[in-house]
Amino acid sequence: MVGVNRSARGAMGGLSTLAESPEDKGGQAAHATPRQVRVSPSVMCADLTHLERGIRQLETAGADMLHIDMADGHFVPNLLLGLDVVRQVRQKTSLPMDVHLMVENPDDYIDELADIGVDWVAVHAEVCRHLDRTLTRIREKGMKAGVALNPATPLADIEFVAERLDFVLVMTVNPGFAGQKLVASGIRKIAECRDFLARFPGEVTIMVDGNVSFDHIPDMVAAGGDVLVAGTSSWYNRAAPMKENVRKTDEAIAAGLQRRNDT
Ligand code: S6P
Ligand code: MG
Repeated sequence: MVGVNRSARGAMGGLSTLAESPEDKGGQAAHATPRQVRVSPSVMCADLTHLERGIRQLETAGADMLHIDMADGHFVPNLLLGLDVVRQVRQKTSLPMDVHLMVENPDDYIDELADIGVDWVAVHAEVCRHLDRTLTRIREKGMKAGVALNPATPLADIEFVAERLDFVLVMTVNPGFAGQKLVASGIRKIAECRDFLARFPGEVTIMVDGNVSFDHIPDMVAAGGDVLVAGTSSWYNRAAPMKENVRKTDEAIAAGLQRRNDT
């Protein structure tokens, strides 16, 4: 695991449902066999009034990592999980955590996220005036560096930082809210991102975020998705218990991998 710093500091107020002692951290129930395509459930879709219970549920269900959305109400018209929540979640699980910074000033949060022990950080290309510097900083702090791309943002925006990248977060909805519909170009963008990244040396992971549904997962995986953010369209689908949703997600991933391997 990259950059895990377990010396997380005490919470500055915040969630009473999450106690602070590190020994309360849950044991992670590993997925029976490691997934070739990892699943990162979106914590904003959990019941935030019972967050510790929600984290345990995700561990038991076999989450490979946890996706944490931070939003400042400016870059996207929504306010989402803040640093105190990230810190307290860190104190409660040993799962890798990826933070998706939907904020105007991502540089303001990098050092703090590293101190907390976050593993992966994605910043939006649309707000980074000095993207190369920002990605370098994330890596210097021991975390995996990612660039998130809005649906309308061209892949060319990451051409000259490709060597600095650990992952690309391809947004397949316009960021800010769960429960939206896939944008028309979503699958094509993943496939073009895979081809684009193949031009550069090194491995860059493609993470897919937005309407990752049972129906879309095979296409997303066949197109090149390596990590899927699971929200209301899959693991948190209200129509069935999480266990059943996880089973359907894994079946859909297998179908996508089959197609990927056939081509
Ligand atoms: C909001 C955020 C996402 C959502 C996720 C929800 O845009 O970045 O991570 O939490 O997309 O999934 P779903 O299946 O409800 O779209
Ligand atoms: Mg996200």
